[in-house]
Amino acid sequence: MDDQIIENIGTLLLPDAGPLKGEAMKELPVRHQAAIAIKGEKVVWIGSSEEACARQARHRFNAEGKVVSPGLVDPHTHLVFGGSREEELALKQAGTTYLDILKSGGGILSTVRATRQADESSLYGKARRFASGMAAYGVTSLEAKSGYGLDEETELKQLAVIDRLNDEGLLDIAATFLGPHAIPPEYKGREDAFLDQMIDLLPVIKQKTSAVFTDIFCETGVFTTEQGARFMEASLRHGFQLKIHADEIDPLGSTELAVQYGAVSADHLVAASAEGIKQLAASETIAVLLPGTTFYLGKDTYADAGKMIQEGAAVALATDFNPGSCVTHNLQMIMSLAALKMKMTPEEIWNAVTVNAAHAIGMEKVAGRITVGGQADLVFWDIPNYKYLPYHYGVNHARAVWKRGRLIWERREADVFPIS
Ligand code: IZC
Ligand code: ZN
Repeated sequence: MDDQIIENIGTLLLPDAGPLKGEAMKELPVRHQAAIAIKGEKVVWIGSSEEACARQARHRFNAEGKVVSPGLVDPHTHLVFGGSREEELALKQAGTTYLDILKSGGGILSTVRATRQADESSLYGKARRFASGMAAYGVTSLEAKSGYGLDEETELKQLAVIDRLNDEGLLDIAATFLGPHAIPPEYKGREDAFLDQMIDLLPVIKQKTSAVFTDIFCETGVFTTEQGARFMEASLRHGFQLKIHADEIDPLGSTELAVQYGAVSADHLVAASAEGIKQLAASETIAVLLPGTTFYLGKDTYADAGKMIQEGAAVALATDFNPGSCVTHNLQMIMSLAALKMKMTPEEIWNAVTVNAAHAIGMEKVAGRITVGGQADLVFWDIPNYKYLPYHYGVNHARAVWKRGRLIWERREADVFPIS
């Protein structure tokens, strides 16, 4: 007997096995009038709503003809941080750039000061609220980075928060050590010495945390591609998999670097060169695009998703949720921006926040798809069809979110005009 049957699913989104590269991103298999059977945490059967009538189950749920998708995956977030940076908005309005703010000791460095000061339990409480906000928007798995400590104690504190959240089991979180995120003031002018420090930390991170990835911010005034190469090499030596903030603002050639070192993902890629995109397309590295950041920084040029897909790359989408360059944890908003600003199709967008996003964080075996034997991570959507979601932007279309066969969030409607 099944534990639960969900029947009368209007449209069930069933992304293919990935990573979906190029043309393959344009296909989004669906099943209409579908049903799912769940035992414990797993999907044990997928079929038609009609066939479901013949199955026995302890509980039956009527999906009321809704669209049901795999739980969304957010593969790039800076979830754990102290403080906030709303004061910088006025600077931005006055024309100060992101990198200028950083150069003058603000930006990331402002969050570093607040994160160093915060104790673990306050960081935990804050990150937990954000994570639960993400889940309310349909996210059931995500990546979260350190990078606001730039010293051993604080980096470990951030990673401990991520591990603790992950251990709670409500969401699956892949942890990333982003020690080389900025140059702390105490190392100004001694960038290589700071990088050595972060490299020396790698065995400690490996031993004391469950971080599987490392990441580095290669950017003008932050780390060079040479430093990126040195860090990636050391990370591989210590058994980490690689991520990189690549070609976000200036074209430094870090897309090529990501490919060269076999990074699991290269993230941002707004300024990636034509050659970089070509190499990316021929590689296993997932392009994680973050249009919310381009939007929030007020720029006109977005990552060239069309070219990447045309050349054959696997594209994923993420929020980049952080207190400076993209202050939203709403992945649905990012799906709309991908449509409006990068001209991605609805099929590409859904694949980019499910199967490809799971690949970008090494969770393809447990997240991003609905399969028999797979985890029952599901979102019930209040939309007439899947194309509707990116079209109607800025609001939450999720009705209910299930993680491992359990309801973790449901919308409570206080209707102003009750529907009779
Ligand atoms: O706090 O500004 N780009 N890192 C690289 C960030 C943005 C996060 C931040
Ligand atoms: Zn980032």
